[in-house]
Amino acid sequence: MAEFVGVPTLSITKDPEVFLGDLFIIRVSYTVRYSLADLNFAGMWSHSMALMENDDLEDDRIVNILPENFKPMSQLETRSFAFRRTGEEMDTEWGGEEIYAAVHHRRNDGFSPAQIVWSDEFPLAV
Ligand SMILES: [Ca+2]
Ligand SMILES: [Ca+2]
Repeated sequence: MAEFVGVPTLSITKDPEVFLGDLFIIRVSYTVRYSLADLNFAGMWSHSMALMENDDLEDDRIVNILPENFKPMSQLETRSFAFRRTGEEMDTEWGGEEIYAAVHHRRNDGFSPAQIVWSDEFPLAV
């Protein structure tokens, strides 16, 4: 049974080559430990993620990153997402934002539920 190792890391940096407005580079990495049975599974695995903003009532969803398929080749594997969002897209409220990532990881066998793990919050001043 695959299991997450630790919590995902989330980094948000400004793209240094953009001078008009803010463009942020968002990187999320997470590590999974796979059993030998997992590695012997003939099918594919998939992962996806959502970038969220913490609010008191209901958290804002900044973006869903669509699922991608892959096949783990070793027992400990780290995978990453990287994408860009504008400052406007990241700015969901007055003052700074509390951004976090929710990573979904799944064995595509038709019955295993997605496993979900959350990063720590990343305070972003936009
Ligand atoms: Ca908030
Ligand atoms: Ca804001």
